[in-house]
Amino acid sequence: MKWDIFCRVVDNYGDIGVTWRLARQLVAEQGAEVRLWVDDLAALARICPQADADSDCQLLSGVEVRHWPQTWQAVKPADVVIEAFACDLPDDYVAAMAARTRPVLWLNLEYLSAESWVEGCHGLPSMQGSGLQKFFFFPGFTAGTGGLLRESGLLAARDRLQGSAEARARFLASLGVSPGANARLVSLFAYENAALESWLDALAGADIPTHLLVPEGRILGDLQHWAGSPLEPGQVIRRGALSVQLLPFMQQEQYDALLWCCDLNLVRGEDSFVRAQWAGRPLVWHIYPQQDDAHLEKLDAFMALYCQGLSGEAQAALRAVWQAWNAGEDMAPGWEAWLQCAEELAAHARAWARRQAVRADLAAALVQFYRNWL
Ligand code: TRH
Repeated sequence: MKWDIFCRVVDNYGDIGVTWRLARQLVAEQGAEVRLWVDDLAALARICPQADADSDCQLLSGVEVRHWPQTWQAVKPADVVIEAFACDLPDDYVAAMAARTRPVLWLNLEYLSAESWVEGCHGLPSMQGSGLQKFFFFPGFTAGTGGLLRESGLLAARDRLQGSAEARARFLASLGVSPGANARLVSLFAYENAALESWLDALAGADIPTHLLVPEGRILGDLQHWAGSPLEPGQVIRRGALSVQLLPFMQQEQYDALLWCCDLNLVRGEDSFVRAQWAGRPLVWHIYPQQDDAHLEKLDAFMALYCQGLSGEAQAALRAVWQAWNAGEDMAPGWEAWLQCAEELAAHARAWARRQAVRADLAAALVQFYRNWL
């Protein structure tokens, strides 16, 4: 089974983050031969430092990583072709797909959304000018969607780390982090956000100490504005009950483990959002902002699904915090309500991860889709 996965890095790390995980998992768990075509290898090198941003062809974790050049050079198409996030395949490659004697399964892997229309569109074909069919493959949270990326050993590895204070301390020490014994550990990965200052002020004024870990990224400007001075990776600053520590942007596996260690994770986009769910810990999602506020419907759809089973108070707290965070508004009232429901939100996050883990993962669902199509 040969697979070609095409990834165009639009911005940020979500496109490469998702396709890089998928490629590795198809190799490791499905016995697939995978070529991952990436137009911007520097983005891959950020989340996978072993990658050489200047190499046209390299083998990484069993995946043949190829630079997707502006001028396409002819190659034989694979059995299954994944166009990630409607990235538009090279015309010559599509022509080669159409010319192949054995048909090629062509899939467009879509962005993740909890909106209800997704179930109706998942797996639908669309006829292309080339005479080929392209199928739309939607990840998702409900039966009737393609599921979520989840490697087979992921939750066991999470449980091992979460179950061992010693292993956690060792891992955190490897990042230069040594939180106080009673501190609530929180990670922060977000886009620029006007709500940040009000939330940091609330944390600083709280009774319980918080140690906030911030991998370098787009939120840094707001953080430095609040701190009143530039911050260096590794540096810890203290304000009242809050310690803030800037961390270097880390390798993807390290970031996963960081999420498992934290009591609360603020995440963004798509891939970190899913990984925070697998952490089984409460999360706050900064959704990728789209034109005309199209993202707000996505946010509502996910909140409606995620909030099922929560008490009225906890639902209200979660909605208040997520809405303020995404609207850049005052976080203080929502945060106060959140703290009142913290235990319920923690138990709910665990239960949510357990329920999601019962479903087939995205890589397995893709392989099943291919088998059914054959
Ligand atoms: O980087 P993002 O904002 O990506 C976004 C979204 O995917 C969005 O939907 C898409 O339209 C846009 O890109 C183009 O957030 P996301 O999806 O969480 O991806 C971040 C990746 O970076 C994820 O794989 C985790 C990884 N990461 C690290 O490897 N190290 C780190 O230190 C951090 C903070 C993240």
